[in-house]
Amino acid sequence: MPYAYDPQNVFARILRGEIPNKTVLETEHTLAFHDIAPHAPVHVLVIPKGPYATFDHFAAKASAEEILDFHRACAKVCEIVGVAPGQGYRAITNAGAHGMQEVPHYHLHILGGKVMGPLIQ
Ligand code: IU
Repeated sequence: MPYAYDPQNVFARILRGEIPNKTVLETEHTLAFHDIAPHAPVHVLVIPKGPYATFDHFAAKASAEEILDFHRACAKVCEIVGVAPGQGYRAITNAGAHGMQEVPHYHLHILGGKVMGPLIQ
């Protein structure tokens, strides 16, 4: 069962233009912008424009066109910020309470610019 989508979440407000963002890439179905509190020299968030709360919600409910657009945008972002081809990066998503998701709009974190360290500590 997908999480309920809250249209007042901060990323929905960014998508509506109510809050500014530092855009890296915008496509028909996807927006990528710099994280406001970066955890690495490169920290970009990639979000679908549709109302999907989590990765599983997006993967189950989005159209094939949206899913393709999102992933192609992720690859383009990696190229734009210089992590692929390059030294590499980490792409992660948090979902729900156990994932410690803060913003309930699906987003992929693209982190790079340094060795990231072990994922599970
Ligand atoms: P999380 O996966 O939901 O925990 O990540 C939320 C991210 O959104 C986190 O890295 C924040 O720094 C980031 N963020 C942002 O970029 N702009 C905002 O206005 C807010 C959070 I609120």
